[in-house]
Amino acid sequence: MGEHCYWEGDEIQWRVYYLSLEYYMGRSLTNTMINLGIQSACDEALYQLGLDIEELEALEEDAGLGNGGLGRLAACFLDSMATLGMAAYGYGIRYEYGIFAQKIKNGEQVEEPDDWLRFGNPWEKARPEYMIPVNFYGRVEDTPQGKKWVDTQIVFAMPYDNPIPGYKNNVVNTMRLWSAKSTNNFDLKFFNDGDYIQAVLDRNQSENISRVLYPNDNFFEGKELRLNRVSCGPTLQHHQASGSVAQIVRTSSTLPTVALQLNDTHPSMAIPELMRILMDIEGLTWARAWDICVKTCAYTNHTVLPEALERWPTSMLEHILPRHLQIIYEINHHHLQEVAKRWPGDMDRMGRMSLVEEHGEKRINMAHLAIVGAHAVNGVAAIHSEIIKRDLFQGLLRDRFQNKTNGITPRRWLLLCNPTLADAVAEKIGEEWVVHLDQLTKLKPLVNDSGFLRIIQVTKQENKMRLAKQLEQDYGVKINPSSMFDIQVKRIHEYKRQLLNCMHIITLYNRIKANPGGSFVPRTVMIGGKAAPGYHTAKQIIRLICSVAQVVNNDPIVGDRLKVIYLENYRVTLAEQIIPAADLSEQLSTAGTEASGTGNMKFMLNGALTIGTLDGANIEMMEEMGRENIFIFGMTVEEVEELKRTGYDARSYYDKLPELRQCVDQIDSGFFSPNNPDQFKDLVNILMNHDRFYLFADYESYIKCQDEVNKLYQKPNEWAKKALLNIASSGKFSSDRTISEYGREIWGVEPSWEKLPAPHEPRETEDK
Ligand code: 26V
Repeated sequence: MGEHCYWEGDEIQWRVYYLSLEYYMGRSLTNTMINLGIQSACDEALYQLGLDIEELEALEEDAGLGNGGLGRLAACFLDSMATLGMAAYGYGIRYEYGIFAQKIKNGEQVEEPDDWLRFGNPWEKARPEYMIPVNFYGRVEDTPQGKKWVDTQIVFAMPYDNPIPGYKNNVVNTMRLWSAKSTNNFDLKFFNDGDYIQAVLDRNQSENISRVLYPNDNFFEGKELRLNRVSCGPTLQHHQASGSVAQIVRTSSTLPTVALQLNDTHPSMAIPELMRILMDIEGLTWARAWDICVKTCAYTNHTVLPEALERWPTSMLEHILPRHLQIIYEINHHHLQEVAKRWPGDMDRMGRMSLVEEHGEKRINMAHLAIVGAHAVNGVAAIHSEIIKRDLFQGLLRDRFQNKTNGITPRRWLLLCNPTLADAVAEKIGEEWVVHLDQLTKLKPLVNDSGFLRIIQVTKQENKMRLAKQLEQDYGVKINPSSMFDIQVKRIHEYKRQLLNCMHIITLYNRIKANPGGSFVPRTVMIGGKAAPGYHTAKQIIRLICSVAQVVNNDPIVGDRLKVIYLENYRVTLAEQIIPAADLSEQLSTAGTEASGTGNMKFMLNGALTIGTLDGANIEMMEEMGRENIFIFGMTVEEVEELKRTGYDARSYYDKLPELRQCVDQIDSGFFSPNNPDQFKDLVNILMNHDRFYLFADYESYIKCQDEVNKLYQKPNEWAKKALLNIASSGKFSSDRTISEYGREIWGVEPSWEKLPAPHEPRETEDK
């Protein structure tokens, strides 16, 4: 299977540490068998035992240690780093409870705890021998040897190692997840009082640090427990640093041999922690320590929504990490001196660029800390990177800003989840695409091969039938398998505009009702995703979709021309079943709000067509496949910004567009919620009066674009051609490409191309 590469740094052994508070891995069994090249052997062996491997696979719980895109990206990156043979480690937290399980009860989201470790986790290996102490609280003392952090409270961090196999290359990397473990020196107060039992009970408190994943996606909550947790950012660092610090310090002033990649600001306390270790423990000067720190760290930004940016109150930091706060202040002092040099007397700018926000409660802006402390800052799609370069720091440190367009692993997102399509592709162009996804371009000439188009269609149809059967079992809704499967799956968020999709459904419904004998292109619209438990509006959006589904699905006039399904508990494993069965992928975010999106890429790779805005990676997808092979609608980023400047008036669209008006009036008047007519008044109020995401402004263009989708769906051959061109153009969106770029352009390592041993041929070892 072609060439694989190892990577070389400029100097001695280099290592990448990918630091992330989330890894959304899903199941491991099938992925492991595929990457080890033993899938058919295992399949056969189980068959011989009279067992069905699929039944076995279905028993595995998802490792749901992530919320959405950011966590899933980290998981795809681990697969790519191992497949490319990089010496890379994923560091994270072993949450005892992952992302909650979503139940839909009476059309409402109900959360259930995800007790994923209940029956044990066969993939992990505890490494108590590498357990390390982590410090919290205490105070800073001035000593002749410098600052000393004393009187701290200790919590241990227990590492658990998880294997990350590369694709058929005899490489297995490690994902190391940390679990909080109480110390043994029980609370002395209780001990002295003789309250031994209370002391034992209190041990549990500190172990809360790794108890449960916070289910917020794109929303910052400044809770003490979370700060304790992100302080484990340092935890991780302290360990790897102490292992690698010697190596970092030894390194000459050229390239460091350790790269710390920060997955958003969540692990950004790594920056002051590395400074603390280098200065307070290793005895380096500020200048030397800072030079190493900046060369070692790099930061990836994943969102521009202001409510998602981490801004920790200094009062909290002072309490929990007093030494780190001092270091942050000193970093800021040096940083503001640079700002003052460049823009003398511009106090306004100093205020804006400071790491410390002084208006209202004093806070540290963690994005600013990460930008100042890292030699590279990147966005996750071209347009997003342009936006952060312009807005996040307005001109300062411009040369550290880069773009690294996201990607997905073709192993899980084609080979594993869509084996029939994978086989059809391999039949035509061989198997190299699995590790060189751009080889899919070789499919382009087949756009006129009717036999191959037929195979693409049949594969899609089979996937649709399988899903339909499953959904009928799960939801008792009869699905027309020749209807268009129109799918939007992602976290529920106002900016992702599931409401726009819902307004389209209502519009279709009204058209059918107005013209019951008319001919309509049959659709099954599926929407799925979790709402953050405290996000009221997102939960209302789910209720509205479920209410609309009730009305539409039970209206005999509609018949099988329109069905609406809310997909319960959307997660990695469900994505693997749904995406291969999609005809149409909905990517509706207001231009400038979705940093990249990665679901969009998964649909494209599996031959769904996209209806979407010019936002995030949709733009680059369009560039790859050509404007004519994607359904683009709505405002551009510039147009959105212009609308914001001139003032958005939702009512003007409401007055002008009768179909929009009808739909809004129905939601408002309780047409979909007859038992509670006021149910959706809050949603309508947002849409009419405080809509930050301008739904009405894109409504008309969206509906027209959907009409075009319908027209094309009536020409199956034309549709299949575009589907094929989508697949053939998706090579750029392999996370192997993304990771190679991180390697070359951020971590400073080049691939050394060499032939690896064939799969299963043991590598020579010295003692043989
Ligand atoms: C933010 C926060 C704020 C503090 C509390 C915990 C927490 C957890 C998650 C987030 C959201 C981070 C932003 C995020 O998930 N961004 C998504 O990243 C994807 C991978 O780059 C990208 O494809 C999506 O467009 C982007 O929304």
